[in-house]
Amino acid sequence: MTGTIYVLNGPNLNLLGKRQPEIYGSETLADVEAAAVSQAKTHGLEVRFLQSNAEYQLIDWIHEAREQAVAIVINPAAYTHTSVAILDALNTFEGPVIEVHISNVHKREEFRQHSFVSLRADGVIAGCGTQGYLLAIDRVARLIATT
Ligand code: CA2
Repeated sequence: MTGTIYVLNGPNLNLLGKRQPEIYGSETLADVEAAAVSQAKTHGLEVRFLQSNAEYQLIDWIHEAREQAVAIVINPAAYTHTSVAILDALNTFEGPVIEVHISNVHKREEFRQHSFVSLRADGVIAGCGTQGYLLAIDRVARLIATT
């Protein structure tokens, strides 16, 4: 298998491992990136791992992924619950999209129960900690191999 998975991270995830470890764990985003790169490598795939606090930047990366990526793994963070613009961008992408949440959003506040991104996602992983990113990469590899 060959190809690049875009792994996109939304606002505040740059603080992973530095604040609220009781919710999001103690691994940093750099730790997650290293694990994602190594997991993708086991499938012969590459990862472009990106984080932004800006909605437009995430949308621009999704547009870039249309030309460059075989799949998107996305933790849109708070934009999950607010962004029709990110949903619209993902709807222009033709490959698999897997939505990841580190925490179990379904055990949390009511406003986290709705996801615009889930209207496009082929799979959703929540509450598995940062392992969710690795599970998403395994799922992408399976989907690519069977299509
Ligand atoms: O559980 C997730 O991965 C979330 O996407 C994280 C978002 C939250 O708004 C979603 O409802 C669920 C928040 C990301 C904030 O990340 C931080 C990480 C460490 C410390 C502070 C914030």
